[in-house]
Parts: sequence; C-alpha cells; structure tokens
Amino acid sequence: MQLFSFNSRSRSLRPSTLARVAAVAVLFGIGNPLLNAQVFTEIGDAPQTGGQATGLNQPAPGSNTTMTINGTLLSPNDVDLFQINLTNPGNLQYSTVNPITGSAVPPHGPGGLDTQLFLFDSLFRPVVMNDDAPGLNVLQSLIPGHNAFTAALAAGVYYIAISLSGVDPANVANQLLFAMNGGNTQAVRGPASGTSPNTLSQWSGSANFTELGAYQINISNVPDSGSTLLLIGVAFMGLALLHRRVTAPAPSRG
Ligand SMILES: [Ca+2]
Ligand SMILES: [Ca+2]
Ligand SMILES: [Ca+2]
Repeated sequence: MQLFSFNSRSRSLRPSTLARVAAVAVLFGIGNPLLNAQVFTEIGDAPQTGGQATGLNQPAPGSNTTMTINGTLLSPNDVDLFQINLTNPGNLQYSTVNPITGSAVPPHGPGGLDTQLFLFDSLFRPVVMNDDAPGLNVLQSLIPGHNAFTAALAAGVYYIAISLSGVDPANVANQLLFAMNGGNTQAVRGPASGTSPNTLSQWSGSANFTELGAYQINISNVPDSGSTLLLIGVAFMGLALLHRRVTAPAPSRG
C-alpha cells in the first residue's frame, strides 16, 4: 500500500490521495467497518445452551473493525448462543440495531425483530443484557461499551446470546438469571440477586407474538473518552504534518 509518492521534479514528499483519505477517515471514524469485519454466519441452528464456536476475536482497539454475526430465529422460541474471544471486554458494544434485524418485512413483525441480547462469561454466568436499545425507541437491542457490568471483565471466552423478547435465560431451578429492573425494557440489566446456581441451564417463557427471520449482531470496539481524544489528537497531528509537507516549498538544489 503506497501512502506517499516521491515527486522527482519537486523532490518533495507528497502524501498520496490514499493517505489523505485514511487520515480523514481516522479523524472522523468513517472507515467502512464491513471492509475489515470478521463475519460469522450461523451454521444450521446455533444451540441455546452450549454455544456455537465462532472463531471471532475482538478487533484491535481503534481498528474500526467489527465482529458480525448473521443468523436466523427459526421460531419465536429459538435462541442462538455464540462463543466470542475477547481481549478487552469492557470496550465492546453489542447491537442488533441494524437494517437486517430492524426490517419489518415478514416473517419479521412490525418494527422488525423484537430481540434481546445477553452476555455470559465462560462459565455461562450472566454478565449483562438489554431488550430494547436505551433511548432509541426501537425493538432491537444494544449493550453499550463501558457499562458498569463489563468494565472490570478479564480477557477470555464469552458467549453472546440472542432471543426474542419474553424468552429469558434461567438456571436449572428455572430462576431467571438477570434482574428485571422493574420491567423497564430499555434498561441495561445485570445479574439477578439470589439465584442459585448462577448459571445458564435453560430458557424460560416464550415470545407472545409471532415473528421470526434474519438478524445481525454487530460487536464493535468503543474507545473510552480518553482514547477517543488521543485518537483525534493523533489524527489532527497527522493532518497538520501532511499539510506542512504539501505546502512546504521544494528544497533548492543549491
Ligand atoms: Ca437460529
Ligand atoms: Ca437456536
Ligand atoms: Ca427488544
């Protein structure tokens, strides 16, 4: 990949168009995530308790890549569980707020699939979940990065699960694993208290509507505010340097 071209007439180092576009893309975070996305497509029907290995690894911080999972809910009670390998779990956002999941074309329902997203650790203990994305007034789900439940998580294997609203994870005694937060569907919810054992064994309840079809889960790095400021600062320095090199007069040949 050529970032700079050497102009033999002016003997000045000029940034290539690619370098300028890359600098602007870094500055504004507009790189197309699909260019570098790790994509996993559900094989058959992913299990709802054992997980389906994805081979997906958390993208490098700031790389603007995502992990994307494409799948299908085959029935109102279908649950799909996927294994993911995370190096910095606190930075990650999980979302089904996208045109595929939100499409209202049947067999989706009005407003698209009414999804829920759940994160479990390697022992299938509950970490965090969301039904309807906070503040967006949509039926799709969003677990934001840097939330209180993932901030201190260690690197390792985790599981992300998707279900329709009303289908909730439970332990062997059919106790629900996540707090209810008073029925606030837009809440980002952590583990329930008092459940024993505190591990996933089954899914309880059923969706009280008939909808099914394709979904997409987008897992992306969300830099913390300090990293974001640093990235913007580096991008500005890069642009300033490029500008100096472009506008600097060519050195005399003496
Ligand atoms: Ca499925
Ligand atoms: Ca399934
Ligand atoms: Ca929902």
